[in-house]
Amino acid sequence: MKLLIDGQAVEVLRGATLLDAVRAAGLALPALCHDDRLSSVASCRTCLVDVAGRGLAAACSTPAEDGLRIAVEASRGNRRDALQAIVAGLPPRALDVPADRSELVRQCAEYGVTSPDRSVLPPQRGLDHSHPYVKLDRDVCIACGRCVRACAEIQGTFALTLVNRGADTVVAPGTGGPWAESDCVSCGACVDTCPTGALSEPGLLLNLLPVERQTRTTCGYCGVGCSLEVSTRDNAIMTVTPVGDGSVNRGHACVKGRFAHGFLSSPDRLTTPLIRRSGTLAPATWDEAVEYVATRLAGIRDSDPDGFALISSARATNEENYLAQKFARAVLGTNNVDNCSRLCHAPSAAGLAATFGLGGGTNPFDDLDRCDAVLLVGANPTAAHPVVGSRIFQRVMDGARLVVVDPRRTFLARHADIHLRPRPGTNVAVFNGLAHVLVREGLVDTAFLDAHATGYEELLALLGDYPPESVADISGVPADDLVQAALTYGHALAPVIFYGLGVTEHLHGTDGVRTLSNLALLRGAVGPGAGGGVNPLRGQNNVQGASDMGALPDTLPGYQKVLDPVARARCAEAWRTQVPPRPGLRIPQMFAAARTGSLKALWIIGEDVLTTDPDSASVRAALDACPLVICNDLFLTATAATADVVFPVASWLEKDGTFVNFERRFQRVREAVAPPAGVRTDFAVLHAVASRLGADLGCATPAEAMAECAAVAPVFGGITHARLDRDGPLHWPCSSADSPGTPRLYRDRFATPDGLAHLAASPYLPPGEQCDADFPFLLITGRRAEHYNSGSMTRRTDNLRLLSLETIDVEPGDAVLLGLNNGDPVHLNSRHGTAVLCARITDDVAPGQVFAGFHFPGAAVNSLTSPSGDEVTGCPEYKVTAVSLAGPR
Ligand SMILES: Nc1nc2c(c(=O)[nH]1)N[C@H]1C(S)=C(S)[C@@H](COP(=O)(O)OP(=O)(O)OC[C@H]3O[C@@H](n4cnc5c(=O)[nH]c(N)nc54)[C@H](O)[C@@H]3O)O[C@H]1N2
Ligand SMILES: Nc1nc2c(c(=O)[nH]1)N[C@H]1C(S)=C(S)[C@@H](COP(=O)(O)OP(=O)(O)OC[C@H]3O[C@@H](n4cnc5c(=O)[nH]c(N)nc54)[C@H](O)[C@@H]3O)O[C@H]1N2
Ligand code: SF4
Ligand code: SF4
Ligand code: FES
Ligand SMILES: [Mo]
Repeated sequence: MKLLIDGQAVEVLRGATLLDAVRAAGLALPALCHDDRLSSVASCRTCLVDVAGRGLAAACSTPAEDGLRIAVEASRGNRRDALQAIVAGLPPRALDVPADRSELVRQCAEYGVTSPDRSVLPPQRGLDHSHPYVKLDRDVCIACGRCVRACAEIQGTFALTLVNRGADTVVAPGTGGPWAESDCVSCGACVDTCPTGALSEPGLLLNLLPVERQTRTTCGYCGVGCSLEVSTRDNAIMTVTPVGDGSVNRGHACVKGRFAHGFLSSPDRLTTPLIRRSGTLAPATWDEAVEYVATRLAGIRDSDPDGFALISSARATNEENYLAQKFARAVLGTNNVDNCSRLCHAPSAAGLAATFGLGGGTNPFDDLDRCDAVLLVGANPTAAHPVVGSRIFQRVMDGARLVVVDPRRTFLARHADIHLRPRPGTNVAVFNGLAHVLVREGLVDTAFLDAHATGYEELLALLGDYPPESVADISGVPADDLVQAALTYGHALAPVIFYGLGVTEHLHGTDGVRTLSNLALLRGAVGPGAGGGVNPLRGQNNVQGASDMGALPDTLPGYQKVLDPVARARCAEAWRTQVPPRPGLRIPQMFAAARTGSLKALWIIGEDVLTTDPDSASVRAALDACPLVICNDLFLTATAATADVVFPVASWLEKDGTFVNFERRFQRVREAVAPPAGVRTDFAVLHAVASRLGADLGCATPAEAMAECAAVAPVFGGITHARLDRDGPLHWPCSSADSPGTPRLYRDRFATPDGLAHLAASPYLPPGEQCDADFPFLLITGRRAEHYNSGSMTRRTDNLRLLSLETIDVEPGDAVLLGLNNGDPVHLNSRHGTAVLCARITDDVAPGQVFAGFHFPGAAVNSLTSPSGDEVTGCPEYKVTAVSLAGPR
């Protein structure tokens, strides 16, 4: 469509507004009630323009039409009047807000609008500062409603509303009371869109000073990998705001990435190395600590390299993980290196690689936009991947169908078309049952299978055992619901699967991943077919990367097998030393070796194993038995407190490197603030110890480490810091400098040796733990939105005001039977240990099942969980523990 804007011809696409057309002409308009991401209300009138032959129109909401002639300059006075009318209702201090924090202030300056007579004060409507992160100044609110729409349309929470009438209209939490008691989940979207500063975040005084530096980086909490802009002054963080353009998060974020950075300056922060002397950890210099560790490790290297093991951190950068596995292999001479992927999505890596060829998710997250049905299995993204949770919810509000498979009634389950609630540990039966119905109803894409898959005959033979009625007996899922779920997935044109730990953290987690992947293959909804594929919601900020870098006992960087002599030779050449040929120990095997006395030293980089690994009593026994335990952490965690040496290290906001998010996307991490005095990066610590051992790890900088990794790992061959800085994120595989990366895998063929996907005919097998008369309840463990894993960081921020203790969710009927009230202490016993938690009575959980987080070490939830783990990968069965409950007597 062609329009004339102040005489200048512009062309815009169908669906554009006059505001778009004016912008296309290179002109700007105030638009105080408008945000491109939100629906339009056209209430402020600050965007008025004159349309020839029609008169004044609100540009934000008037559709552009071919041939329209728009007068922008001539209508300036109308916009000025609208601004003046808004300002007339505000106290003068509304125009004292710094210009970079207030669109209103900037537009008033542009239009020469000033505050009315300073002696005339409009009614004081007051502040609501009850919430730790979102502050409301009602007097500065212009009732544009952007916050209300942002909360509903971006975040999907509907926490806000506009109350009162006329000039008294003001934003308020929908629940009526103070903000702190509202439904707000502290995502910050309302603050970001507020055009006046009526909504702001803490540190107001600091924020009145100009920003000194802005650093673009990647969030260091979860695997979504949100792009964030960190504003700092005097080496302190002022604000962290989400980045829009080209980011996975599209300008949105969550309470952790956006607000939970207070841990940086916690008084608990470790700032000096510690060495255990006469039983107690005492401060030491860096020289002393490095010397001590190197001397002890030299003895092990020279006598028994496999007496050393290293747990690398999925919280740390790729470059640090690359260096950590190189340290174990090239300096100590052992493949005993693993990372917390073992506790998390190791079954995804194994299952997806066996089925499709590569161990990562198949599609970019943006493919969600073109999918018409979502199958969400064993994942609660609303809490654990909030930006993903919001986007799935948006798609559902836009009409996509949603099937949720989760024993608990999560937020998205409440909004699903169909919610299947299997008994924990029965996924494989449910997935086989869904496959059975796809076959029975003729919803299998046989042409796709003929061209791209093997194993259909074997699968068909197995599926005969899984009619919906049998699956109902095993899983408790009603047969009709199972059929409806299969029909929804099967009839969709482009269905997508997202899944989480509810699939992997089981005795048969890898079977779960494979039988779930079967559905996408049967339907032809992955790789060369249409549809959004199969996508694990990987957990830690860099768990994908830690595994990619080869911090695994059986794979070198880029998933090259330790057993492959060609791969070993490639690394040996770059590292100028032999690579040990035998795969190393997994984390549970490391602990077992420590308990039997064969492990002489364990270096734990950024993992609080005593809090987060299962069956804490056996972990403690392992740490106690191991002669040398070294920890790198920001804090003296439960694990660090048992160590012999502790190195104080920098966090994601204090260092340089890259992370890989859940879509296989390499993204830059940049130092926004310098670490406190005395603190070093994991990168520097590894270098220091290696050099004291007389070894040179090479790669002096993170950029050089990435370059070396690209040289030894063909799948990352084209990835360099320089390129990421210049062109932005890259999805692996990216094998050369001219490869654009691979957001969507397997467009032509699968990556297995025969190019075909492999359907899995895996029968249902029962979980490791079963309830009985002594342990009649089934405990599920998982995430709370406010805290992150061990909680070492989030408990040292104001998130503690949002959630201050661990609770046990109990179904209302069970609570009556047990005589429990909300907040009562509940004594839990399992076959492995005990814990005491406060009751939270909710119908989120089914009768006979209870749910707890594991974010408070004092609550000791992992003393309850069992040592059984996935038969293929050893991933712990965190989701199924038989427990008994006793309330106060
Ligand atoms: N706020 C917050 N965010 C986080 C984290 C955090 O600690 N806090 N941790 C990060 C990490 S490391 C990870 S790995 C991710 C994890 O993210 P998710 O995988 O979403 O996490 P969980 O809450 O552990 O488990 C997901 C769901 O599995 C369900 N479930 C349990 N058993 C079964 C079963 O047998 N079948 C099915 N179908 N479902 C089952 C549970 O009810 C739960 O709702 O989150 C990351 N993000
Ligand atoms: N019951 C139960 N237990 C579980 C789970 C469950 O669902 N249920 N989930 C499991 C899963 S999926 C995971 S991933 C694990 C996570 O378990 P952990 O990895 O132990 O948990 P985190 O709290 O993420 O991080 C560990 C430590 O790393 C430190 N840290 C942060 N950044 C850095 C850094 O850059 N360098 C170094 N050196 N340290 C750093 C933090 O201070 C923290 O103490 O928990 C597992 N435990
Ligand atoms: S912070 Fe997020 S959840 Fe809370 S009111 Fe604002 S938009 Fe809604
Ligand atoms: S969704 Fe994940 S990556 Fe994004 S801000 Fe929250 S914790 Fe960080
Ligand atoms: S921005 Fe157009 S009416 Fe408010
Ligand atoms: Mo995880």
